[in-house]
Amino acid sequence: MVVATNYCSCCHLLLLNMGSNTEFGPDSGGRIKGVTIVKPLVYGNEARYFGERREEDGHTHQWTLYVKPYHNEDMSKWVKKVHFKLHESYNSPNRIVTKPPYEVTETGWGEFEITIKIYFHDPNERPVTIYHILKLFQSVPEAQVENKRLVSEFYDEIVFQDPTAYMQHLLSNPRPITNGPWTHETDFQAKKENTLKAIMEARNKIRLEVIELKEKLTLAKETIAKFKEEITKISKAGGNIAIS
Ligand code: SLL
Repeated sequence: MVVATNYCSCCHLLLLNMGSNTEFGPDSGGRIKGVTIVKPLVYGNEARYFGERREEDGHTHQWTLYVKPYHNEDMSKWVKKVHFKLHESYNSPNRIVTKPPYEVTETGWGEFEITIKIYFHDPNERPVTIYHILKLFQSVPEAQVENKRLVSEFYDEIVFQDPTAYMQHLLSNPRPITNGPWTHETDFQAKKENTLKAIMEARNKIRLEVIELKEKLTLAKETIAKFKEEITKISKAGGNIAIS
């Protein structure tokens, strides 16, 4: 028997189980084969130096850790919560954020690895884990000046392969999070172009090296053949050189 018990949180649509094999609904686990939905995102942190070590707790920076959509879209439509796991030296290292913006602001004195776990509305969709090294210190010490902002962020994609019908529904038709322009600190488009250029250059370099090595190999083979020929000639002429 098919019982429809689920309402979509974004459009209050009653999610009906379709057919007798209960393909639709968070509890069914039914998956849509051959469908791939990609959600690009940006994660990382920004940090600001106080200019000195704070007397009371030794903290030197304020930082904000975040996960945000690459495109202007409200991730809460498909994200249930984001779990940020901080260093054990923090009083409550487990920070759960259930609505956007998915971020944690703190102060501290040191850098450490943070585990970011993204949970989805459909429990059949396994949570996704991202690791980020919290960056506080500028790469060159001279740049470490009061209030100077540092950003360490990365582009990534969550790929939903054969999503459940419920998840496919939530992931489709995204709604914007703001009506204003949507930009990122990092120009990921330029980064992509530069990376592609570097890959192409490296590939060409390798291609030329391979051609060069192949030529050397051909030459070496020719030389070997010539020597073998000479040896055969000599041994036929009565020499006693063994050919291996
Ligand atoms: C380091 N391995 O030694 C790292 C650990 C931990 C940073 C850094 C705690 C702040 C507080 C804080 O900043 N921990 O709650 O007082 O660099």
